[in-house]
Amino acid sequence: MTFELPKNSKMLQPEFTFGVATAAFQIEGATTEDGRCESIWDRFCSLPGKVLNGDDGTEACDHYHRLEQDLDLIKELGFDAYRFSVAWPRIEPAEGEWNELGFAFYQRLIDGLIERGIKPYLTLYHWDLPQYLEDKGGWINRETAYRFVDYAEKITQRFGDKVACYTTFNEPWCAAFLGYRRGEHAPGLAEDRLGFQAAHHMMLAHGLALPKMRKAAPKAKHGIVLNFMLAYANSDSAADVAAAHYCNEENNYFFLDALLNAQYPESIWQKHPDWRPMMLPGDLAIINTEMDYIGINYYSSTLIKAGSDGADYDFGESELPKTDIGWAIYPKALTETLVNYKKRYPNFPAVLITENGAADNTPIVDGKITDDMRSQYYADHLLALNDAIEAGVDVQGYFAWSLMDNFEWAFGYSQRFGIVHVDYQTQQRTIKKSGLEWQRFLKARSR
Ligand code: GBH
Repeated sequence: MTFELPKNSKMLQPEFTFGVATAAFQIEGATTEDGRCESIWDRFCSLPGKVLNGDDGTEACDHYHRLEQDLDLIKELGFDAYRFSVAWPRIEPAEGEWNELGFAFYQRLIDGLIERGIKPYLTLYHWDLPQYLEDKGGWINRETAYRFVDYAEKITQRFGDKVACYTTFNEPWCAAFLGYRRGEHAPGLAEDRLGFQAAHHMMLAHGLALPKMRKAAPKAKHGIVLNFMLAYANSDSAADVAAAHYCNEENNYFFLDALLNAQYPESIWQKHPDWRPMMLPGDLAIINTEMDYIGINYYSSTLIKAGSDGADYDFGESELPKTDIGWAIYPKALTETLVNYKKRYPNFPAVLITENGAADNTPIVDGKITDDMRSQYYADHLLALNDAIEAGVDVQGYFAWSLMDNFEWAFGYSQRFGIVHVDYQTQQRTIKKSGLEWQRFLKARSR
């Protein structure tokens, strides 16, 4: 089950970047060391019933203490780039106080990557808001957007063009809608109106920060990362088709319309006037700032049918195979997602696939992890991406999620996305069979 692409594939050209991704809270641990303050995820984990098995991030993969070893691993696997996130609570542990020990850790990380010939891709916000900002309303409070801008400026001024690519936000959909609308993620609030308000403030923060980031790091690329889960209608019935269409507007195109067309889909406010967030005149123009790329995290697609009991839509039961976390496997949706962008947005910037991967919880047996489902998932999605490129989509890179098994948010340590296995008792890392496939594939490229 080796990963194979057509010989003439653009993905085999030297300009195409292959990387691997992680996020700070999911791997670092050391949550009280070197001046780091509490984040909303530390708090959320401490609330009973929020995270499976009561798991938390206090140790995680102990990456904070195993940095060099983990960087060696990325090198050994042969990736061109590493996508990581910075923990805001390490950098600004109290409002307006900038922590040198926090900067120092990421300085070592970035320098360590460069020494090894690996390009650093830095995400500013992968969901770990300092708790003191949540105490003032978090993303419901417009002020948080301005605090983010200060943080973004400090980071880009410090690391400048050493970082190849900066991302403002990872998946504002998750951070706003799971965090403030559904209560499944930190901070655990659950009100539609709050979800849209949080989303708007994240978009605003992105739009305000990006031009300043570009100024501080003019040679680096700047953009945002969105998760996108294409909704297909459960049947040809007009009601199902309309429900799927609405689901896409509300969950997927909501962010892109604002970023690229300076508007939110009107269909949402028509159905739900009270969900319209508070905005100031000019906000949408700020959000509509030029980007070098849009990162897409692609995992799965959904089947949507007409809603019952007044719901806008319901989920259908798909016949598709699923990964261990229960998400349908449908590589063709990756191709279609990207092709659809080109149709809806003539001004769509370059695309990076910033995450793609599968939960495959195959256990370690005699020191080996035979995670064939994950390898198949990667093989099929690489081909689906190549199809999109052949259809004319400008895709410049692909990042596997994830370097190693880690804290999978509300699922705790129960779901394993790594191409490297982590034994949480001993913190031993073991490259899985899928990791070896990656190694072979990356090495075989002629460059
Ligand atoms: C990403 O989010 C995160 O960026 C990353 O931190 C995380 O570890 C990784 O993916 C794996 O989860 O139950 O059918 O409604 C993933 C975005 C959004 C994908 C919600 C799945 C729900 C599927 N996810 N979606 S369903």
